Amino acid sequence: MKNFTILKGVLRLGIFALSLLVFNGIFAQTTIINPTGDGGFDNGPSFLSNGWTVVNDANSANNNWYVGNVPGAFAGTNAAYISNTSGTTWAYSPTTVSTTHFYRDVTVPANESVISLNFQWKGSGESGWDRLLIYAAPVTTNPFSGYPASNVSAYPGATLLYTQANAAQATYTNAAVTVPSSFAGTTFRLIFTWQNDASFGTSPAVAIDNVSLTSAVPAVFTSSAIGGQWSSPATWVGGVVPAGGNLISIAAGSVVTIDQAIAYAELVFSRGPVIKYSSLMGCAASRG
Ligand SMILES: [Ca+2]
Ligand SMILES: [Ca+2]
Repeated sequence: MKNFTILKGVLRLGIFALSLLVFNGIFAQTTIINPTGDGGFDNGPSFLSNGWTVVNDANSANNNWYVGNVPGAFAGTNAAYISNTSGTTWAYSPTTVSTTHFYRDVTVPANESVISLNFQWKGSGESGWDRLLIYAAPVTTNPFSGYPASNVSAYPGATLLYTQANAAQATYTNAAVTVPSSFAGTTFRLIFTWQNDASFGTSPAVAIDNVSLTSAVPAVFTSSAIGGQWSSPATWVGGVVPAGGNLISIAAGSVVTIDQAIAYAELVFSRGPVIKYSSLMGCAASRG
């Protein structure tokens, strides 16, 4: 009986510790770009009034960036979009070589190495040529019109975070990007770039809304006893899919199938779990 009481005490302590962990995981998050604020482009009718700097070409027939309701917003009134008619239409010219940008400087608190960029986007383009690119660059980087020219995505000194792969996205969909943990404790220039070459492509180019950038201290996420698809909330204790950069613990007896790209600070296996790669990942390896 005494042992039972002690066990209960240990259990309570465990639950208390877990609560702290969950509390920590939920509330230790910093909103760096608010999707309902500057990230939603609804604080004003321009990039400037939303805290962004836009770099367009002086030629208004170029494929340039604008803020407004022309493409329709995901939320609120405004989105950011490409237009070759000074913003009056949501359209681009696939024969007018263009590279244009908008950007802002962001600071990630020290130790908050779980850095997540999310945004809503729709549009078309040409796979591998006419597309949205996103960079994290030193604040000394000054983007300019025409550079980098399609289909070069490398930008010296910058880290390429995202490449638009789907060239036909009719309705807004969320893109989730894990920013490398090495950007914790730094200030960097977050650059959204549109580029296209002189041939082929399907108008319109991208429209973007609800840009969100958050950072958090890594938390421990544990798989359920049964497991499941990595991307399924039901696979994880607490019902939340861990964002990249967190600490992952695969419970004993749990079978977890990796069905998405993953980047984690630490992956711990209890005795007996299995982790598999789904065929989507192009790998059939498993580990028992
Ligand atoms: Ca908006
Ligand atoms: Ca093209």
